[in-house]
Amino acid sequence: MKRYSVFAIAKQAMNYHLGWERAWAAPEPKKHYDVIVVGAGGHGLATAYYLGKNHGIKNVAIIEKGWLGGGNTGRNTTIIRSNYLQDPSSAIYDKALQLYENLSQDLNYNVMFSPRGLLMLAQTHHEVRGYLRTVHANMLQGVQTEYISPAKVKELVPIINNDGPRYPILGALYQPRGGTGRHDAVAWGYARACSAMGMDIIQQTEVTAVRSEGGVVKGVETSKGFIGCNKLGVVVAGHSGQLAEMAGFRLPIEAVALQALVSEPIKPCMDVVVMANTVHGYMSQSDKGEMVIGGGTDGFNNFTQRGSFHHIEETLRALVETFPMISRLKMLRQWGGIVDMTGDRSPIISKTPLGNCFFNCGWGTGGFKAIPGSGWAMAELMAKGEPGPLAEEFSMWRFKEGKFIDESVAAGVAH
Ligand code: FAD
Ligand code: PYC
Repeated sequence: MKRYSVFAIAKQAMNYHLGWERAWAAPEPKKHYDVIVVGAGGHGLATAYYLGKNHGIKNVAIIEKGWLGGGNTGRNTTIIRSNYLQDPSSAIYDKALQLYENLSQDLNYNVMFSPRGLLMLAQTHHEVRGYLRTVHANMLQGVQTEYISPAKVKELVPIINNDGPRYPILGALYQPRGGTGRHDAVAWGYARACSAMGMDIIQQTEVTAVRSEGGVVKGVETSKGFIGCNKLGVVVAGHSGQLAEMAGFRLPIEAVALQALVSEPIKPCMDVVVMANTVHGYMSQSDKGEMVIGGGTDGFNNFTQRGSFHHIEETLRALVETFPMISRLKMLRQWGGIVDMTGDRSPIISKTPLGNCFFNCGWGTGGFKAIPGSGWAMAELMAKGEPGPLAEEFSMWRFKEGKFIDESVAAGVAH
């Protein structure tokens, strides 16, 4: 793999940029791999990357039914933060944030990580108490967040209306290290690095069945035939329930659509990320100038990847009191992704009833921010066969044992 650098750009510019090599290869599958990862979203690709980088396991295939990054990874609104309530959550989300801080250098690929600061508005007294509690929990966890006044909110977000009649701003939970990243670039950066390690990224290939013998996984049936493996990692977000069924067990996961939209591009007007969880809306401004806006999940289970008009209306109606300027914006695009929700709104990174088969799922509406930490933890689990400290609380058996990691409030707007 050729390194990207200013010198490489200058050299390619001399040749009208015709000499760049493909960022990742497009191989045909081999008959057998040490490890197969199903799902080339951010979490699957990061799992493969850290298997190679941290554990020296490089005979790996990543099998994707569509195109890499075409699932939720390429459809999310790119918010990155680690202001969670429970200790296991803040540990894994903050590990992810720390890895994000250096990810462009690590991957030699600009993931456009932008730690511009993130605010969760407190618009009810209940939220004030909740966010004060989170700040205190974060303090004990070593995660820097603070509770700020309405005046400080206005200073950070000049376009905000603090005095809405229904939802006045009473303060905010502020994480200065939070921000955004470029979603596609995260998938592309990991894919390029995996390919450079000799791993096979096999796109347009659907896994249709899991084959096992004596309770141990042997490989997967795919639209390109059977591919054998010693270990299988399933990282398919909204399709986790279907893959679990193929592997012979049930998961406590529901699939629902989560939607978002962007406005026409406008001049820079907001350089932080704002989430308004009571009204179910959030907004940031992309580097292109579009206002990136999202709302809550659909209220029913479904597998659709598109937006709907009533959602746009509900989300904008909710946000317009706090951001009156959006009433004059044209909205350009809307879309949806299939998110995988667990009952406690925390992920599953776990061994399963099938030997050598591991699942990573349940990131729901909030897994983009977790990609590097999740990949790190899943790779450790797969390499050693046992969870490390980051993953150990996220076993699928916690639902049987009642050891929930309740993040239904701290997880944010979309829950
Ligand atoms: P995906 O990216 O969905 O990857 C799973 C892959 O598995 C897909 O590419 C799929 O095609 C593949 N697959 C499925 N079945 C099979 C099969 N049978 N064979 C082969 N391949 C298969 N999170 C945040 O942290 N911040 C946000 O601001 C944020 N905003 C969001 C906004 C929206 C509108 C949506 C939809 C989600 C948002 N999220 C956010 C959540 C985040 O996008 C997800 O949690 C995260 O991207 C999940 O990544 P993944 O790699 O697990 O899944
Ligand atoms: O988890 O921060 C988040 C988030 C924001 C929008 C959707 N998810």
